[in-house]
Amino acid sequence: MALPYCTGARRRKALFVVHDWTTAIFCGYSGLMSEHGYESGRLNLPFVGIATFGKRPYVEDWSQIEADVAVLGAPFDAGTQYRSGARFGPRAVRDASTLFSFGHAGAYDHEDDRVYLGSDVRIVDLGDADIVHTDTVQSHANIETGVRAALKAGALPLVIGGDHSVNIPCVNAFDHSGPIHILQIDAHLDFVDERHGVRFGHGNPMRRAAEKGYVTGLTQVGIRNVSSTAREGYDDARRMGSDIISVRQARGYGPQKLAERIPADARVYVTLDIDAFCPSIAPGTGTPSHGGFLYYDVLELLQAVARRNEIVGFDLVEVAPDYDPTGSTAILAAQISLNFLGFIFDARAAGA
Ligand SMILES: [Mn+2]
Repeated sequence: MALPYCTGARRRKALFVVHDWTTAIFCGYSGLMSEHGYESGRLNLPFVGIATFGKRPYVEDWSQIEADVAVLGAPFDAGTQYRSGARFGPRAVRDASTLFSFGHAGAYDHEDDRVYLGSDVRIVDLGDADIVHTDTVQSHANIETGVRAALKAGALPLVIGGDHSVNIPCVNAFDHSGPIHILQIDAHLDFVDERHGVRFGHGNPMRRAAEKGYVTGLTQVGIRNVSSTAREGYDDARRMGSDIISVRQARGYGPQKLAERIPADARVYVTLDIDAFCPSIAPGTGTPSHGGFLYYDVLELLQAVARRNEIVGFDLVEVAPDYDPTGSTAILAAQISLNFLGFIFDARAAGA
């Protein structure tokens, strides 16, 4: 990692600090104390510094992206039908992501015996798409511009919402990238065609995706309870190629069999609505729905899909920090995002 502010005095201080026991724990010391900056740079604890995603470099000029992952904030929440507040999602998730950014090269997972997201995976933060209040079309267009810039640079786009309507410009940006399959993890089907003229709200994105010629199918997981989508929407979804699975059904299949319902050769775009999770662990969202997933339900599904399929893009939406007094929802969002990125690039390295 870059250490632009490192002075001689700080180098000596850091050399001392690295022997502190807390640092040794944070390192996940495995006898391979390589690549991190402890001996030569700042300690740079999670609460220190400017909160880009994962404390990775900020790239203001979207024509100069050199990265494997490009993170874009999409702080738009005018598509909500109940509680607003997801416009503050990108800031909350970036802030929470610093918890997982201790500056050592990668995250060692003892269960998998793997170091995920080592220094070979270049992640950058593009900042936020510009949002124009009351103007959904222009705001979505600005989000689409950011995703197109990421794709043009060959980077995997990770878009942090914002409400679920921001998925619409994300999927639009794939119009010249070949066929994709959508894996939606969500409490709600989001398959409303049009109501009172609204076609680009947060109840519409999966319908808009299913209409695309290059979207070959949808797997909609976690769907339960009262939804913005009425029965006709479910009928339309199935007719248009959706596989709709509830939380209880997903648990019945288990993560591996669930992942196998997605065609093996599909290039998969993942859209994760934080309200897919149980409100007991993720209260910070506009339309919570009880009976949701717990952490490992989703983590293991994402790991299985990353091993089986090429992942081409990812958005994480509907974190609304005003309803998240402990910050657990934002931490969950950051943790699952970083782990999913780890799985994706671990699978790519294994297949290379
Ligand atoms: Mn949704």
